[in-house]
Parts: sequence; C-alpha cells; structure tokens
Amino acid sequence: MSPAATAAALTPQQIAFFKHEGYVVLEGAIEPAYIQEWRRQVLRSLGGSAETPVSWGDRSKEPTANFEPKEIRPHNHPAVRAVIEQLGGGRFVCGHDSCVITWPQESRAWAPTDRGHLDGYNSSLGWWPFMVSATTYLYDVEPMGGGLTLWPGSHTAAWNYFRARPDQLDGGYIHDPDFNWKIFHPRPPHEFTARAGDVVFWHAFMLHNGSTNISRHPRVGLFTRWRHEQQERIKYEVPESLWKYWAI
Ligand SMILES: O=C(O)CCC(=O)C(=O)O
Repeated sequence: MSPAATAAALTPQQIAFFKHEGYVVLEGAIEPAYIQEWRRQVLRSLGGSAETPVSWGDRSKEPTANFEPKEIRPHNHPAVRAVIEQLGGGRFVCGHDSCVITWPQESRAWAPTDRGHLDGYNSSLGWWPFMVSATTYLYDVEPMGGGLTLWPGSHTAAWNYFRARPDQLDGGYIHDPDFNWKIFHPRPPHEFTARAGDVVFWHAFMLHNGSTNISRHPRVGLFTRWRHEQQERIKYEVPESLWKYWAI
C-alpha cells in the first residue's frame, strides 16, 4: 500500500462547510488498496469467504476494524490523520476504530430515519465525550442502502441547548420531561450515500442514526472517534465558542 506522499487536508471552503453544517465529506480519501485489505480482514472476522451476501458468514459475529498491522487502521490513514491534525491542531487522539454492518432487509419497506441520537453525550448509550467522528464505507452505498443519516446543523442546535442547560451535558436531557428530540433537528436529515473510500467527518454534537438497508449488499461502515487530549479536564464544559478546543 503506498499512500499519497503528502495527504491533502481540507480547503478553507470545506472547513467553513464543516463549521456550518457539522460535517464534511472528503471524496476518494481512501485508496482502493486500503479498501481491498479492509474488506479482506472484515470478511475474515465474520467467517465469510466471498463478497456476496449469501456467503458473508455469521451475521451475529462482531466485525472488527482493528486491522493489522496497526499502521493500516482507519485512524492511521494519512489523509484521515491530516484532517484530524488540522481540525484539532494535533490535540485530538483516537478513541477507537469500529465496524458497523447494516444487513439488508429485503422484506422491509424503506422509510427515512425520523430520529437521531448523540453518541457519547447520551445517558442511555453511555457517557464518553469526544470531539469528532469519521465514517467511511467499504462498498458504495446508494440511497436506501443503509447510509448513515446526519442532521445538518444539529451540532449548533445541540450546543445552543447545552449552553442554556450545561448541567444536562452529562446526558441528563434524555430524562428531562421538557426535552424533545426535535430541538436537535433544525433541518431535514441527510443520508450519507457515498463511494467506498469517501470519508465523512462529523462533529460529536451531530445528531445521527443508521438507516434501513433494502439494497442487496451489506452496508459496511467504519467509524472512528477522537477525543481531546484534555477530555477529562474539559468534559463538563459547554464552551462559549463551539470551536474553543479546535484549531479551526
Ligand atoms: O450505522 C450507522 O450508520 C450509524 C451508527 C450509529 O448510529 C453509531 O455508531 O452511533
């Protein structure tokens, strides 16, 4: 595998888009050689033998993104590293790489996902604050193919909510009778359809969810999350600027 000598980071326009929308897509960031090797290792972890839905092995098995050697793990990919370095000024550290498969449900009608959630800042899913996540697919994802659903602008809506109620940053908003998920849904959702190897970077306050896959192929998503190196110190702070701990 020979990654590009100088990995490209985000342009000023892409940074501005990320700050406004809460996510940004870097098309073609991952080279085909990485995708091939990641597919091979995911298939092996599932006990599958070929790249067709019927032979993917045991669906109950947990796929891995802890690829070997470590240098080829998603968070170590040069283009991904370059963007994270740029966003965090070198202060964002990788929490984990993971693989989430959405298996086809051919018998189900498709409907858009109508509600998102926050990872980390969520008492029902656990409290593990982070800064940013990146998602890429190992196979192209078409509409209705189980794409990650994002709510553009929700990072700002959530931050505004927490600014007014900092005591709820610990995930307590879930239990607040006045809380309504619509508060975090300023605009209609965006289904991240993409080619294998495109990467979407999304803010930790981005409302998101999986979606139903009625295609003929599993949706294989790799998710990586980064926390701030000072996360323990800052985890209960709702900063006056959403970008206080960023380098952008
Ligand atoms: O599988 C997906 O597209 C979404 C997964 C998700 O919501 C999560 O990892 O928190």
